[in-house]
Amino acid sequence: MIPKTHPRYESLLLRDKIKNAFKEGYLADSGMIAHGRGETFDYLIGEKTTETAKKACEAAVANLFLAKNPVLSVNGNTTALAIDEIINLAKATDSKIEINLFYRTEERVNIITEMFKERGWDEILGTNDEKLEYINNLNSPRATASKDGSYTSDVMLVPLEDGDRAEVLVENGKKIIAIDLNPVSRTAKMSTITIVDNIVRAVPLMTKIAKEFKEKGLDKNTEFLENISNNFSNEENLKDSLAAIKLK
Ligand code: PTJ
Repeated sequence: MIPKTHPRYESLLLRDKIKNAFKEGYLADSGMIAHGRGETFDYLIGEKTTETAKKACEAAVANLFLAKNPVLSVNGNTTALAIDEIINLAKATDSKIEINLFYRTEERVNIITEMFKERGWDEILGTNDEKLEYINNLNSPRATASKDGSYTSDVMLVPLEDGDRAEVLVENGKKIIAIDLNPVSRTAKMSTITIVDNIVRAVPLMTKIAKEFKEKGLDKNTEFLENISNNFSNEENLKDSLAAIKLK
């Protein structure tokens, strides 16, 4: 039991989620290492969403609204930290959700599938029941792709990935939105839009932005959305994210 008064309460809660997900069998053992790496970068940016990350979130939402087939990809860490938030984002942006695991096992896929179904999200893609396609030039189990989802998607959200898929997906003509606390990771550099923020803050912020756009009728305003998208430079945004890292 973590006391609410603990100065590191929020951070310890996230660790608990990660530990429990591992015990429940759906988080990869490497997922704990990945979380530790994320924690370090989160510490360095002050554990809050920067203005730079907000800009990236806006560009990401604009692209999800512009997409013909937007897909939110989920792995073990994303499910552990933000399953409800991902479902909310999918609803707010009419996106599909697809399971994609680097350390893919039948058991992990089944557990994650059930978790989404328990929350009322039955149309989860990338499950063991589906006949999956494979993305060319990707030599890992991450190559699996649902025909209705990532295989044909034009805009994809790929949170907390290792460095092999984003680049290949971009080469395949897709717009890739990464959420990665490490602004110098391969995924961050290779993606179309990288949100340098913790997934637990970035996804709810994206949903908030999507709802605000919708309230103002801007979700269908192609000119407005394209303007946001065209004014976004991932290279510049990553430079600003690096500058936000404080070493004292
Ligand atoms: O569930 P699987 O089998 O698909 O495996 C998933 C992991 C995360 C184990 C796999 O993709 C992996 O090994 O990833 P990496 O190479 O450790 O990269 C994960 C990236 O996510 C790192 O750059 C971390 O800094 C970043 N990261 C970790 N936690 C968070 C994060 N970014 C945003 N929010 C976080 N909470």
